[in-house]
Amino acid sequence: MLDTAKRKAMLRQMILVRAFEEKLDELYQRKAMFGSTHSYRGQEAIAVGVCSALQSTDLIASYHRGTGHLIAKGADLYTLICECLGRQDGYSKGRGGKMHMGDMAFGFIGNTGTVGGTVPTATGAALSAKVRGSQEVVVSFFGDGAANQGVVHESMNLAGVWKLPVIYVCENNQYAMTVSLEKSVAVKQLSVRGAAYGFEGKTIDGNDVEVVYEATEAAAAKGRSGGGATFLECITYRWDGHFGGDPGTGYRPKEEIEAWKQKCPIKRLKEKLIAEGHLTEQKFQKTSDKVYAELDAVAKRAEAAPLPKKEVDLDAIYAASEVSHG
Ligand SMILES: Cc1ncc(C[n+]2csc(CCOP(=O)(O)OP(=O)(O)O)c2C)c(N)n1
Ligand SMILES: [Mg+2]
Repeated sequence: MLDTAKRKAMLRQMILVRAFEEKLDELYQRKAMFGSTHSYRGQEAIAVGVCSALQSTDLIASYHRGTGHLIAKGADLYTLICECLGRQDGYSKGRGGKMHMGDMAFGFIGNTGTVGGTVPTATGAALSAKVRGSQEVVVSFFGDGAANQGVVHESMNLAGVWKLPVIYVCENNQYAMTVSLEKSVAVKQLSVRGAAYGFEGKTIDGNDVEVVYEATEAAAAKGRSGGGATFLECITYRWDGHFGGDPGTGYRPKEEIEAWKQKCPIKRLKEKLIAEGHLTEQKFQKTSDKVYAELDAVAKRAEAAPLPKKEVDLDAIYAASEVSHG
């Protein structure tokens, strides 16, 4: 069993991940943010459980619903929120926004709005780790919708052939935009696909941070010792709409949303720690208030940060071609 300090740290991280989504939603609603949001509320146990089981030298690649992964891997909150707000101090100097950033300093390969787009990147990073003989393990986060993209299958096939140290973490929140999984996939468990590529596939409770932690720890140990890839299907649910402008209802029954809110990953760990005598409701509230207050302060600083200057617009351009209008 995980020790209490570790579990408390994961609880705090999950609160932070949720608080961040709520802050972004507030900024989006009052039009202080460029682009849209893709709330991670409800899925916090996956980012936190996975990243808590990794070593700091391990790498992750993420997708559009990616702020939770960044935070759990150790992103600086000010730099992260600046990027979400298109500010110069952001990870991509304000040019990428919420869906396009990366920083190898803390093992974040990057995220993208192209569904399935970072799965081959993560697979390539795992190939690099293997060729260099390093001990790095790479995690590729993606959704259930992305699992049907061709490039995901191609990547997993090569990871099987080359026995790469990669963990494919599929966050099965049961919808891809408004399309439910049962309308888009003929199998009950996506994890059966692991066998098709010659590696282990497992379906786990993605709302139990301890289960996610333990499954990741085992998959990472296997990857590090040359045992190859793992496909971890984490069953979960997004509480909110697909993006900021989507109420999330209509295509999802209200009772279904409510039932999943009862399986809240934060509530689950909190109640467990209280039942074991390691936490009180008051202490939980105090930690939570502190996290929200710290985030408020960081967001205020980020809102006041400068936008990118026109003079540096070309700094991040690495290739250009002349266009002929003949
Ligand atoms: C290649 C590509 N196709 C389609 C889209 C439009 N799109 C954006 S998010 C999304 C659904 C993704 O669903 P899933 O992979 O389950 O992730 P979730 O949003 O549920 O976290 C789609 C189809 C896109 N961004 N990129
Ligand atoms: Mg999905």
